[in-house]
Amino acid sequence: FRLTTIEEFEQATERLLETGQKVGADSWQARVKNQTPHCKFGEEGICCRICTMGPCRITKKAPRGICGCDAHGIAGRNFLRFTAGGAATHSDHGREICHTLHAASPDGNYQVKDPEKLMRIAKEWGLETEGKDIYDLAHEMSELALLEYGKPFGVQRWLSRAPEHTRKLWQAAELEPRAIDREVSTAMHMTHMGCSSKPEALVRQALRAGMSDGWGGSMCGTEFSDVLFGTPKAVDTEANLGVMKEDQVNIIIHGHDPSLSEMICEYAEDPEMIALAKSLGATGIQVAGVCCTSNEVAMRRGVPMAGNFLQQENVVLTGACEAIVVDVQCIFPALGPLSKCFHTKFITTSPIAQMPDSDFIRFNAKTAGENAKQIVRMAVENFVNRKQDLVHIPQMKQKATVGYSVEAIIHALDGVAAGQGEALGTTKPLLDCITSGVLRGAVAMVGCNNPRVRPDSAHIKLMKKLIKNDILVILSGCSAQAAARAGLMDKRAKDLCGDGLKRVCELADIPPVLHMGSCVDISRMMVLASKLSIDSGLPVSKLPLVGCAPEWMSEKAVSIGNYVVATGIDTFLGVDPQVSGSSEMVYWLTEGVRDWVEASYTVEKDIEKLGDAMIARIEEKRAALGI
Ligand code: NFS
Ligand code: SF4
Repeated sequence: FRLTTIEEFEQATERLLETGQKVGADSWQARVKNQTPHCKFGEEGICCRICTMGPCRITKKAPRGICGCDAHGIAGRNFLRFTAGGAATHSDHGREICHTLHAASPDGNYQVKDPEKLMRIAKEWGLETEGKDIYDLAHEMSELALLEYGKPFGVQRWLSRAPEHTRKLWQAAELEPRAIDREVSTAMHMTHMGCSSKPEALVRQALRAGMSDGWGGSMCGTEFSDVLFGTPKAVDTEANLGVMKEDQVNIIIHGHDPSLSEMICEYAEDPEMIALAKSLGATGIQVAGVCCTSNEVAMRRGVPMAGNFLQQENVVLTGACEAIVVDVQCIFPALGPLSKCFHTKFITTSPIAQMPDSDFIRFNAKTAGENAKQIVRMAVENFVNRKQDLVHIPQMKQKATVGYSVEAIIHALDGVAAGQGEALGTTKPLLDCITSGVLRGAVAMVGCNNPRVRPDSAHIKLMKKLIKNDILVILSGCSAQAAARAGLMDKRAKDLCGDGLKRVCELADIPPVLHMGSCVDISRMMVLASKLSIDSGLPVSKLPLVGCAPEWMSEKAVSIGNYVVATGIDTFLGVDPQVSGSSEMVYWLTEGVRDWVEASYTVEKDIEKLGDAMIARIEEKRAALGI
């Protein structure tokens, strides 16, 4: 066993780009060149175009926009709008899941696969569950959840999961999110021409808008996805382009909402569809994923992961992709023209993400089965159109064990606790390992990849460094896929760990880096951090636990960063959040917020230093606890 190296990833990509050249395809690698150098004003966050007196750019000669707003106000407003975009996106995904739950019925397209979890949440929300039909309860819960998006009074229900201490901080700093949509609206209102230009106020709302995502919309998304599609448990799968099969119909699912990907997986197993594929010369149907929708179905079904964000063009470049089926978010519009260079069908399905050069098959919960069947059929029938001389699938893949929901982590820990005759169902075994120093701490590594960083290199380099230092790494999003593709989610990767972590991996039978799911599933990490805090009696901020997004790119990632920091977890970024043109914004994000939430951001583009800074922070926290 050995890890796949970054160089090997890159060689595979090079080979695929050659095919691209043959057919005259564009690529993100070429477009990065055309876009370089980037606009300085944009990079520093000091360009404002929120009214038509502008656009205004801040320079030495022109220190204020026409309305008189300075660099701090402009960078602050930009940062808040960026956050609002991310919070809206995750939360709307969560809302769609609530609607899917509302459409669930025993004989319809969607069923409740984890009724026990539904009951648990219903009790948490104070509902009577005794003797209630599970589908009545599902509909009642989905309505309550949907009200969280627009409720006129009060704050998010999920906040009650947080430790007492954290809740007090949130109350004191006015960070408790009210209705989910309201926090996005407030953000848009605050950043309208002639409203807030004070960094402190803009950062405060940025944290609250982030909170409406992580402790609101995303938590709805995660929890009710589990109710509908099952709560993930450890499951084996594979990752990297080598999961695509030359002799099969390859359907790639890309995007985020499991309502679509789950259905596609169902119909790809339909005997009628498989028979059709065989009649057309294929040996079967292979579904594989890209981006977070891949994480969703990998976690619940063991569906293989073809790649992450910056590999989305590569799946088409294999020449063996019959259809790339997308819903929302992180989808390159480039897939339209690119798919036209091959036989690939680029199938869009959501009114939210409509793109030129795609086949639009509108997908919704009521007609999901029919829609999915139509999509699968379209892919299968496309198999005969493959151009054989363009087919090249890099034979590169790794085994991965994924599916570490909080429930699955506790289950693994129970294995350790039972061996020591301890109580089950708590995070105590993990806390014991941390207290004794067997584990030094934990890092939650999340987020995208980004051409600003050599793709995936920061993720993998940092993970290797952390596990070697006996730091447990929990992962989500494209970061998790980077790990899986490299081989770090293979249980045999335990040999790359320090002695302490290696022992934990053996006892709990886990890989050294744990896949916790998609980006909305970072809400799982908030639940885990809260449990650790409650079980240890320590504030979240005192636990030797930090967050990290070394290659992030999206608005969603900033929304996430804001709620992770607001939950008391120091967060380390490898890509600049584009506020460097304002010393005050830099101050508020890296220091000022600490007074409210006992945590803040660190930005460090040198990846080696970023890793050292995280380890140093973990050791500082240990020293402060005297462990
Ligand atoms: Ni997260 Fe998922 Fe990937 Fe980044 Fe995009 S897929 S929601 S935003 S690119 S990790
Ligand atoms: Fe310029 Fe002010 Fe208008 Fe922004 S709001 S574009 S700084 S005049």
